[in-house]
Formats: sequence, C-alpha cells, structure tokens
Amino acid sequence: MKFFHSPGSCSDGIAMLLAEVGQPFEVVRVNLARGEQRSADYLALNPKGKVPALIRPDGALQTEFPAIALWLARSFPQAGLMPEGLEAEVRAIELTDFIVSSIHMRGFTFISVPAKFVQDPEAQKALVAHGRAVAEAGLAHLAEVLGDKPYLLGEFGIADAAAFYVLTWARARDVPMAPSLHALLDRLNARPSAAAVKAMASA
Ligand SMILES: N[C@@H](CCC(=O)N[C@@H](CS)C(=O)NCC(=O)O)C(=O)O
Repeated sequence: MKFFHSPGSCSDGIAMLLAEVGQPFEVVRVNLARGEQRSADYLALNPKGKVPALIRPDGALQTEFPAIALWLARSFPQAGLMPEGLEAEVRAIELTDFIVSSIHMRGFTFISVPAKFVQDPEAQKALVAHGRAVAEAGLAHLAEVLGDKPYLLGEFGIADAAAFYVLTWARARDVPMAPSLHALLDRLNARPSAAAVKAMASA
C-alpha cells in the first residue's frame, strides 16, 4: 500500500489505523503548506487534491476518511477495528462521518483557515468563532457518546482514529472539551499506533 500523508492533518487518523493494521505500507509525504496537494503530479493521482489517500494492494486509489477506514477495517479484520454486524458497523460509520464531516470540516476547518473562505478580517473572526462553536458542540456530543466507556463505542475502532486527530487539534487550540475526552486522547496517545504516527512525522 502507498499512503499519501501530511503529518498534523486529518491523515494522522488513517496513519493510526494503518499502524493498527500492521501491514506493510509506504508513506508519501504531501506538504500541504507548500501546496503539494495541488501539484500536477498529485492531482493526476488524486484529482480531489486532498489527503488522506491510499493506493490499495489492487492498485486502486481510495480516498475519503470514512471509506478508507471502512476498507482497512474490513480488509484486515484481524486488527479488530470494526465490530461485527450491521448495527455496530453503521454506528461506527455514523460516528466517524460526524467527526470528519461536522467537527472537522464545519468546525476546525473554519478555525484553521478562515482566509480560504472570506477576505474581510472581521468576517474571518466571525468564521473562527462559528467554527469554535461548531467544534465545541460536536465535542460535547462525542463526550455524551463516550460516557464512561474506554473508547467511543466500547472497543478501539475507526471512530477513535478520527477522534485522535480532532481531539489533538482541540487540545492544541484550547477548544474546551470534557475531562473524559482529554482522558480518551491520553489513552489514544498511549497506544503503540500513536507512537507510529509520531514516528511518521519525524521520518
Ligand atoms: N472529505 C475528506 C477531507 C480531507 C481533507 O479535508 N483533507 C485536508 C487535510 S486535513 C486537505 O487535504 N486539505 C488540503 C486542501 O484542501 O488544499 C476526507 O474525508 O478524507
């Protein structure tokens, strides 16, 4: 497998899942700050110009966090990333998609890059405030789902890998979150797969 990755971005969540799966893969760094996601070479491979992206062993390109996560979980069931049965699977996808599409895309994206959307400095401030409110509300929902379980849906799974990157961003940006989510982030950081993600960043 070939994994297109930008450390510190949402692809950290897929990096964690790849490390959990334990199959060989090559990391190709895509430097978002330098705009490498919009280079002709990268767009020829992935016209969406985003990370994460994965070239699977069959040579096909897989994009979109929830789809990559589902593909990894189902292709390597021995890693135990997804519980058995439709109800459990659909709940895992539901939560993973909420983290990526709502907390990340409608929250942290506006906090991090408001200038991508509006030019006026006052409008940028308003967008950051809106993003913070969306992220905070989304994190409050995650805390409710987590309850007193060790991981979001009980056992470690794909939604926790999505939580790994948004909780990291929340802590770094002082977005308020429940003590239970800080504890979840500490638990995730203690997994060997989190150490592997950090090693990918410094490689
Ligand atoms: N819907 C995509 C979102 C991926 C995404 O937004 N990736 C960001 C990094 S966190 C990216 O590549 N941004 C580069 C850009 O938009 O130019 C997914 O689920 O994978």
